[in-house]
Amino acid sequence: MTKISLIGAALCSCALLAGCGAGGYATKPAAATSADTAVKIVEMTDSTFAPSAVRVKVGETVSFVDKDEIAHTATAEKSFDSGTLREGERFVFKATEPGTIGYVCIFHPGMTGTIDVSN
Ligand SMILES: [Cu+2]
Repeated sequence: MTKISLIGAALCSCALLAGCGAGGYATKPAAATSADTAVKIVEMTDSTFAPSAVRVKVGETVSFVDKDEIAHTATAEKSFDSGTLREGERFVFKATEPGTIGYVCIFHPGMTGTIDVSN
């Protein structure tokens, strides 16, 4: 179990550092500017979202990464749904309009978070 965790973490780190991941928030390679590449990372760990509250501006993204050995989702009723994320998988949400978005893991109703989007 430990070994698998380490491999998962290593893969994830690789993806985060090198932008080589399959999840692909680095879909805009070199041309992207600081204006739209600010990425907030929310880790799903110990069945919580960490951090559970993030602030972004319109056009910025939030990257959800499952660091747990169990599956989670990040599901906001009207805005986005990651679907099932397993260990090491990620989902990227791009904020397109201002407002506060509450989201939950559909498997763990007590696992909640918010994204505050401003202009
Ligand atoms: Cu969960």
